[in-house]
Amino acid sequence: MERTLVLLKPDAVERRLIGRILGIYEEKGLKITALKMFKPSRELVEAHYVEHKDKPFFHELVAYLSGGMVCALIIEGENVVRTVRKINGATDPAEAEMGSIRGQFALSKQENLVHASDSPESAEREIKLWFPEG
Ligand code: 3AN
Repeated sequence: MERTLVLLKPDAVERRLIGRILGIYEEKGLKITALKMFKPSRELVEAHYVEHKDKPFFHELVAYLSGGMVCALIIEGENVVRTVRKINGATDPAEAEMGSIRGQFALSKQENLVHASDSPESAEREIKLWFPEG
């Protein structure tokens, strides 16, 4: 069974959208197999976004994600990586389908509520980072 790493970012937590977003994944029939909430360290977030380290928005992105409580989850299911990316919607909420989480609830390219792994390989790397306890 495929797994993916999902983060409900600080804007989702602050806007009290945790229940609503988890409900969307569950109603689709996906299974949440791990869930925890904490304020991630700068080091963890830098490692998570290492592929963006040369982008102009990297420092702001790290400050934002490590600046508040994050809800980290592992979701399992058939083709879960692609399915969750579709449910989340495009990175830019202006481009995201209206039925997606970002299309429905987000306005900003940076504060776009959710993260989901972009491949099964990224998912395994990210799960090790966010759930090192296994
Ligand atoms: P996704 O989260 O949809 O996979 P990525 O991996 O391209 O998107 O970008 C990672 C995160 O970086 C996004 N979720 C968003 O918060 C932030 N980001 C991406 N592009 C921009 C941008 N042009 N300006 C500010 N933040 C951005």
